[in-house]
Amino acid sequence: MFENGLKDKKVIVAGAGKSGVASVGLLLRNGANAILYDGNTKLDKEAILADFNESENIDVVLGELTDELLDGTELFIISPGISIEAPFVEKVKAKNIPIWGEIELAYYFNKGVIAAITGTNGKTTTTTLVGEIFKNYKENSLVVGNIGLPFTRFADTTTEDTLVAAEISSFQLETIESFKPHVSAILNLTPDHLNRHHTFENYIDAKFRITENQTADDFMILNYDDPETRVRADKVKNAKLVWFSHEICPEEGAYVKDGKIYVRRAGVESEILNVDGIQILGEHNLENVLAAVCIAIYMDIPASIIRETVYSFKGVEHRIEFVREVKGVRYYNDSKGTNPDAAIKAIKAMKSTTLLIGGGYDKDSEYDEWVECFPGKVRYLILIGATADKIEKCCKDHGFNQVVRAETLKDAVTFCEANAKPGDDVLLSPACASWDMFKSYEERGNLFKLYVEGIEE
Ligand code: UMA
Repeated sequence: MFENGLKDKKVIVAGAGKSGVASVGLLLRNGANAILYDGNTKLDKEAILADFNESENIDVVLGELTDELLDGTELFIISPGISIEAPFVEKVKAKNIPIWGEIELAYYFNKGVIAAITGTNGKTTTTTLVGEIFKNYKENSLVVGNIGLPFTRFADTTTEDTLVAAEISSFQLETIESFKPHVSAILNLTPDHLNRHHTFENYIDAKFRITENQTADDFMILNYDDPETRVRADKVKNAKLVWFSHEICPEEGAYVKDGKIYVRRAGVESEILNVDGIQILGEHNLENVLAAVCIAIYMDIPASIIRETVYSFKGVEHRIEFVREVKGVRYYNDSKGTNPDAAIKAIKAMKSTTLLIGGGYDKDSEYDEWVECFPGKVRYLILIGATADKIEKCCKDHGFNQVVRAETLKDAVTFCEANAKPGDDVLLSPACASWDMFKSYEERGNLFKLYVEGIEE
């Protein structure tokens, strides 16, 4: 489709967030007649236009998507935050206008070699590490995607020589068509975003779309230790299947043996690094490192570059991030713990009794397993946000009564400051998205760090 380019084509981009703005920029740079559309009439057009250099040429339409606007449209791009079930998308479908997600648009312009990483948890850490490895090998490498840097912002700067580390969400995979990574990986699967995908199986199907266009020259990497990915190898149709595991030594892939990480590729075993040299903590991070090593090897990066990068890697912001020790209490920011599974990993990584700040936007998650790991570890759960009632009820059902409510994140930090004892850990790990009280998990994490920095010695 569009073999002759998008020049002079009328293209509507829906969603005036980061992805939408980047997509319009890409389209305009490449001669398309792009219009930015958003259903939210409360958005500030001036603020949106400020993101563009050539702002006088941009059409921004807010509110209803009219037939008149759709007339003559040859392509419709939707941002990841917009569901393909959104009512206005029905209108576009009815007119038989092709609908691409922002990632598909980026792929149309991309010339680089892509490693695409998805999964419920660990995506950001793994993608960041893979990106660091790529950059240490080739300076012009890119890190893009759900990590917060839209692929469309950079897609037309790529060459055949560019290595692209792309974090890809289930939302983004819903609207791909020809997107084909050379190496793809699914790190793990636990229920998430069920309000958008309705069922766990739908969510899993969306994730496995990452491999649907891969061929026998490409690689699909799965986690052998995750029960949900292990049993779904049959969903990999054409790509070569590769495993990573810290429990077994697979025939093809990455594993741990005698305290070292090895990769066996096409029958040849290579020693890559010592597990002792990894700085990021926890079993889940060992899995992330194994995945990153595996991805990098199948992207043909030399083992020495992989080893040096892993040894110097200190992790990512908002993911079990140590903020500060004050009055003998250590504060950790895990604002990226936006679902119960991620939040459980953060609790397990704490070494002491923990005051836990949780709660937020409701994604229809079940909190039982999260609450079950509180006894013996969590002294207080301080609840904020829209899910507070639901989580408090779940705590009562499980006999955990040390629950406190806070109106704001600041109040929650104040409670922790007053009630933590020397030697305790304070952890923000909400098990929920941030969108009820904050713009993003980054905003939530940054505010947490600001309040913690404000605690007097
Ligand atoms: N909108 C409509 N109609 C609708 C729904 C939304 O017009 O029916 C509009 C909203 O008014 C809003 C815009 O669409 O203005 C929102 O677009 P967006 O949410 O796609 O915002 P972006 O800023 O482009 O952010 C997206 C990702 N957001 C989501 O997937 C919800 C970001 O992932 C990603 O970093 C960014 O693109 C760059 O690629 C965030 C996320 O929470 C971090 N992702 C989920 C996760 O990690 O769990 C999947």
